[in-house]
Amino acid sequence: MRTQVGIVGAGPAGLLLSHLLYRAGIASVVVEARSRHYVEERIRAGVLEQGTVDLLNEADVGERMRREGLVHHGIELRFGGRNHRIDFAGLTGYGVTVYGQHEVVRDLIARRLADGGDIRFEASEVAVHELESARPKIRFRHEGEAQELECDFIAGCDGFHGVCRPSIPADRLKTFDRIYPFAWLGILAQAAPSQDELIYANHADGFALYSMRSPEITRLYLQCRPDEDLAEWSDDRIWAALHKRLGDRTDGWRLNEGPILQKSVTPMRSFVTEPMRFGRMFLAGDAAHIVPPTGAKGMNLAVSDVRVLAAAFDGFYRHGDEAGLDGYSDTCLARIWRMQRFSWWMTSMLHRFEDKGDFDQRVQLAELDYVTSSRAAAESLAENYVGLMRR
Ligand code: FAS
Ligand code: PHB
Repeated sequence: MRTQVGIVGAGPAGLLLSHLLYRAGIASVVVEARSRHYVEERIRAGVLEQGTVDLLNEADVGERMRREGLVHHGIELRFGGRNHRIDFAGLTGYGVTVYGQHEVVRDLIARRLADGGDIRFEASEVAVHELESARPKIRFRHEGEAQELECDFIAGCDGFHGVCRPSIPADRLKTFDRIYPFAWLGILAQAAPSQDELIYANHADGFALYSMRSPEITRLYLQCRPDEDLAEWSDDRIWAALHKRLGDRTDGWRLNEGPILQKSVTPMRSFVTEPMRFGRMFLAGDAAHIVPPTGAKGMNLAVSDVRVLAAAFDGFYRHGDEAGLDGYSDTCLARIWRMQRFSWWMTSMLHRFEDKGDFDQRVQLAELDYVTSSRAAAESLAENYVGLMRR
């Protein structure tokens, strides 16, 4: 088989890239290891920056997001037993939209298939070859058949555990890594949200996050050990910890409980690969970088990578201009490091570090006190959270 851009991975990065290329008249084939059902049911991120919302609307795949997404104009930071609101709209003129990543994936798959897009689900033994040649190849097995896809370019959108980044010779890459000494125990609960904005809580027992997916579904996270055994966490124990850390308040606010539909433990790391290109293969999204989810940047960075990559391919195919492709890595890394800093900062300010003493905890509380009492500091948080935009 032959195509212009071979894409490995049908996550937000791979699917959105394939859609943007289609709108630019550029052919692509997406090769995905899992089934359609699996990728559409996989619960991950939930907060869309304004830039992500705008791109999905511009690319005409935002209709359901506009209908079902929840627009938020702020968040609350909770510490010292009190909540403090950060007013995104007042500080930046922008907000964010809460709309599940799996919903974005569903919308993109439906649109690709409606437009005649080629997505090979349940591909196995996927491997990339001849990356420095004029005709790089993706080899894989599909429906029991060995397949070879010859491409002009390959986009490695196969996430952190994919095959594309490890296919690059180690001496041609530099990686930057930080592993945090904790993880997030996340749940999805059939419970109506108790309020219409997220709460990020710094608590002596550890971090907690109150989020949501819809008027019926709440999404909640608890800081836990990296090797936490879910079997040790009964639903009652989870709710007790959430009530304690999010604090049922004297003003009658109470965390609504409900059946827990899904629970998982997500490790926390910061990771960057430089450069994000090797020969004719370009890495995008989690294949090139990971952020701890405290800043809600994971999916948004994947989207901003493919916005740059799609424009670069368009420049190449429309005008034979390679500047965009040559500048792709540096262009993305500038934003990636800014969001790495913001995600590391939010994580450092809000989590309990067992190896840190009283002085560090007081500095954390002083930082939270500063962020919630200084307009300049609150503006900086808001600007980064909404996606480095300001009206
Ligand atoms: P993805 O990982 O989404 O997609 C990569 C795709 O490649 C997958 O479909 C995978 O099946 C496929 N693939 C992998 N290997 C392959 C191979 N060899 N051949 C073919 N296909 C292959 N961010 C937040 O902001 N909030 C959150 O709460 C949050 N929770 C997360 C929980 C988890 C467990 C993880 C891993 C990430 C979470 N993130 C969260 C970050 C998340 O949103 C990612 O940033 C986002 O999924 C990145 O999108 P992609 O780069 O498209 O990678
Ligand atoms: C989520 O709703 O899944 C979510 C929200 C904010 C974060 C991380 C995850 O920072």
